[in-house]
Amino acid sequence: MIWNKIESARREDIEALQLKRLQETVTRVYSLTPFYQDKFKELDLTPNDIKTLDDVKKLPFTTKKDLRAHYPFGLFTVPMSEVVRIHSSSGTTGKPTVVGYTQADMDVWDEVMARVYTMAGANSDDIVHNGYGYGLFTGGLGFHNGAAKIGATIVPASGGMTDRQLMLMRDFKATILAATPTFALHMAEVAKKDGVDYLEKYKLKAGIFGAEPTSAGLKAEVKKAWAIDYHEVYGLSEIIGPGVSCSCKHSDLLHVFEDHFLFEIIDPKTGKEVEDGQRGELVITTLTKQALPLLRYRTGDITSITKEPCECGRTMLRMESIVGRADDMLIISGVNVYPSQIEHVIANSSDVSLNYLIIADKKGHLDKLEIQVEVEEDIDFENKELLEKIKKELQHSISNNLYINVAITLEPPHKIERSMGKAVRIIDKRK
Ligand code: DLL
Repeated sequence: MIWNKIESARREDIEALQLKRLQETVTRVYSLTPFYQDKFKELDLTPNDIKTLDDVKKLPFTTKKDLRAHYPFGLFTVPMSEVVRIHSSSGTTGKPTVVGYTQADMDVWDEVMARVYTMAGANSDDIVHNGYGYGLFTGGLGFHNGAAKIGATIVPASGGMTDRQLMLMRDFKATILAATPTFALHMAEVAKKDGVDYLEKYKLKAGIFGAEPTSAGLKAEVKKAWAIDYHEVYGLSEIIGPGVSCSCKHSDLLHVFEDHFLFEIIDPKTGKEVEDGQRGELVITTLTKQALPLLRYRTGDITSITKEPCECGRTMLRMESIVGRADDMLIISGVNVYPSQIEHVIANSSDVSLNYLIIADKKGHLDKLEIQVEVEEDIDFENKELLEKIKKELQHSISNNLYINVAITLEPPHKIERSMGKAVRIIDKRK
């Protein structure tokens, strides 16, 4: 089922709607935001210069730095009396990024989340176990309101307290699990302690996972551990929260809700558009946001897009699962390494589990990369010969796949700290 017929509209109709909304958004920020007025002046640009969708390239970029520089509400285009909700993403350094919503923005958010749930096969008969964190993070409340929109039963579990969550999931007979993939995997790890037939106690049919880069290997593990359909959702607070795009049952590509978000893929170094189908940094312009409209927001997320039609009948662009973040990319002795590539190698080994940490450091002038990874439960941790063999094999496949040398430290099961939300996988001591 498709929630809104716009999702399967003719491309020319979608593009006509996008152009109209782009022009409205440009006029809005130009007349209401001193920040954009200055930028337009610098570029000798006025809203009248935006005549086609391609003209989006004339517009200035917006970055996280710009949002921080106008902390907290400096880029809002409505008075606070019209703002009904604030969210913020935790800044690892300095001030957080603050975002605001009018009632109309909240309605759009509910709408796109209703599309997400429908894409995952959910409806008012479903019981949604929401393991995304509630609070300033957009995950919990975004999934909460979307479930209300489709009339499903929502269990607002939030993150943490894994044993209790599993009990609720069993007793309430949840059919849909919404959580980060690493938390879903951790839940499965704990659930498995009940014995080989643990799955019989659960009624899950699908999961809606996102908020962190996820390799194909990790997806396969989560899917298998819970025996469910895996749907991936993408989004970011600056743009709306979860609900920018989602995958249907036909492929791993994510359908973009293009009537609200205009996508471009650029080379992060030059800022120029990459060729169709090539990977680059995702740049998003909001088309309907009222409180915080953003032009050409640099997400830092690396992906590619395709206009290839999908069997499900939706006609909107599809994006590849995020490969990594431009700022997560590690440069190890000149070689670009995305953590998801390392995760992929780990996932392909049956001797180690997907609980790992990547640590980059320097030895003298040389970069060095260490991977700490837990062995699977059935590996005898006293068998030094076996451990040596596992290490060698991992080193070999990483150097074959990624062209870098790494040090592997094998850890016993359950040694590495589990994540209840977004996992922290990389420690770069060189920074
Ligand atoms: O993580 C919104 C969200 C909540 C998305 C729940 C999906 C599910 P932020 O906290 O602002 O918002 O973080 C946004 O998370 O720029 C990506 O780097 C990353 N991210 C989000 N979804 C995915 C995904 C939420 N499916 C940042 N795959 C984004 C990979 C993702 N990375």
